[in-house]
Amino acid sequence: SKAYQAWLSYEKLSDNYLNKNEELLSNISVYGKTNLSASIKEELKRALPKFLAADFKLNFKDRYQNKILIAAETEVKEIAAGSKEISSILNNVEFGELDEEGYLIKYFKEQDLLLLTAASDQGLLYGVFALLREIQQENDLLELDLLSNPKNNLRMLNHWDNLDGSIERGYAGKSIFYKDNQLVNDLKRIRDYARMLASIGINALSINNVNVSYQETRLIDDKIEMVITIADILRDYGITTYLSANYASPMQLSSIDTADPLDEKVRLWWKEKTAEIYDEIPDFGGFVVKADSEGRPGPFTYGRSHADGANMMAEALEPHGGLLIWRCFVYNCQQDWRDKETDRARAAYDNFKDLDGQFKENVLLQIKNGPMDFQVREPITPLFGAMPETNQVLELQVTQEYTGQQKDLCYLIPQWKKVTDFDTYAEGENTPVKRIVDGSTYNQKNTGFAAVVNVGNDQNWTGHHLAQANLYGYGRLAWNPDLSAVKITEEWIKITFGQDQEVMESLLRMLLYSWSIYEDYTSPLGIGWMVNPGHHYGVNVNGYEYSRWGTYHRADHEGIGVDRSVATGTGYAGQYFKENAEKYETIENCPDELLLFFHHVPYTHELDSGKTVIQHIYDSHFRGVAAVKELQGHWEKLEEKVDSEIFENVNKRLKMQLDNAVEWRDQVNTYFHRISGIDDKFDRKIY
Ligand code: BDP
Repeated sequence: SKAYQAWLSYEKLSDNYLNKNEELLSNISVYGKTNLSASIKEELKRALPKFLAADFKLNFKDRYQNKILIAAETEVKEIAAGSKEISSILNNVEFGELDEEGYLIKYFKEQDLLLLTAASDQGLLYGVFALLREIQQENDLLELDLLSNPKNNLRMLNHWDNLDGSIERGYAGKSIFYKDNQLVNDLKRIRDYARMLASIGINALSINNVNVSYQETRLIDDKIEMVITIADILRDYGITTYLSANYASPMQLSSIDTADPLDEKVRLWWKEKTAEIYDEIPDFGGFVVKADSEGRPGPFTYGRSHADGANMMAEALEPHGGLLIWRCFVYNCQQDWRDKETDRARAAYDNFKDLDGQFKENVLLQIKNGPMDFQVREPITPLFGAMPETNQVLELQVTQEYTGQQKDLCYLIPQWKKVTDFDTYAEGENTPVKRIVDGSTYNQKNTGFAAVVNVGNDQNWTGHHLAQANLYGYGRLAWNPDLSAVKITEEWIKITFGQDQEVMESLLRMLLYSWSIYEDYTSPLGIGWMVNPGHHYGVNVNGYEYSRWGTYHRADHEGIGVDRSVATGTGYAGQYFKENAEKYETIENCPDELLLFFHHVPYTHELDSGKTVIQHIYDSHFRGVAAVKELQGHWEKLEEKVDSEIFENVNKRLKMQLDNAVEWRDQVNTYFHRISGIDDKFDRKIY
């Protein structure tokens, strides 16, 4: 179905476009003999007949004589030796500017030749998907002159799949990898997933939950066959397989009774175990580790540091070229809510900053975008840029855990752009997060992007069809964080829904405003949480207020917010470089959108917008619900224009979203109306 094909459904092109390009598109030579080349050919064979006409058969010529030439640099040069035509263009092909995974697509008018080339077959694969994307958007092929290198070396997704088939925070069905502690039968689906990922440039996948229980721990042991099978599929699409590893694996899988990172037995165990894995999977990527976090085992148990723990595992991976990705989501989840001094937001920085310089070259610290946990609005984690001698990876969440769980529409690219563009001031002005994690600021190569994903076996992969856009956009941003949100969004709409202008306009509005709409009807001004504990969907103002997780709003009858200033609060604001620290330190300088994250203020405090905090709460919640109705209006107009299965899927979810928004509005407004005793200026019904 179209829902399943996602953005690779390759619809028939318009007559106009076909007339112009049919000849070009019917004459393609593809060089290369690797598995990646086979994937390239397969994809072209899939796409071209759909673009052109059902009975079109693509015949590849293995000798160059065609209008489109797809070949890696070395092959292009070989062809040039026997072809005047090709040798005449060589001087105008910027081979020198291509990185290992980059590609070049360029049309040469005189020769009437479209060249797609790259330094490697992997680059060629990305180039082919880029070319198909150009065609799907009906862009002018004769104008093509596109050289693209990925900005980030690591472009990863983290699955939180369990072997029993469940997915932690899964809102799109069951695992596409596992069922009943075995591999699923439908391996084709894994292949189709790999195609989707390659089409957006993803090159690394960790395939099991970071909370590794016994079954998943066995993936590096007697269940390795499963990993081998998956890795074989992913490899054909240039994707490297990683595993989440249980820090205490030696205790689970052997008779060793410790996981002390400085214990020789433990070190040896990891070396041997890792060597075994590489015997089976020579291009295995490495491990992702969640240690000393939310009940997971880790080096703290033995009085050792995270550097000790990470280095011990990194040392085992090192001879094989593997990477050790260590998560910085480490905080005290047993804290006393009465204690106003402890602050969960401080945790990543406090736990890791001083370890700078102690990690091995193949250790990467994976850092969540915000200091708490993927809330609708959070400041950016101050650890970015604060460890110049340590490889840093940005962790985002494609899974909409706190942003509507793929029932509500919440398109996250605008949020992520704010994260990647955030100026850390680490090396003075203009040191944005994206230039830290692409390795350019501190000249590092083991850096990049990771995101948690919950793609599942729902027909459309993501539950809400429009949530596909988050996955798509993540990949595009990881490839090039300089792409604008609008550009990415337009691209996704066109290649998913075609050229219709009305579809474009409605969807652009829906997607681009959805994050602020979601924010409007949920928790205000950066305070976060207020969700139902455990599953995290829907409103519960005090759900996390008197519990051990460190997630508070501290509302009383006078005011709300957490004082994180240095002067009078937890000191979190002081973890930033000076410019940002000063901005967040005072109520006057702190931007409204984060005011309650950084400060405790009275309900009568006047915001930059001129409204009081309480009036802002009322207004934004009424506005949020109204905006969801507008979303419905936009979507209803498209009924005749989009695939009916997709239409129904989104339609149903917009209804759920409206119910959810109404509930949020009513509970939040009522709660703050009662507790503050202040009436709505406009006298609306608050309950
Ligand atoms: C939180 C999730 C929890 C994860 C944790 C993590 O609620 O399920 O285990 O993050 O990132 O957001 O490890």
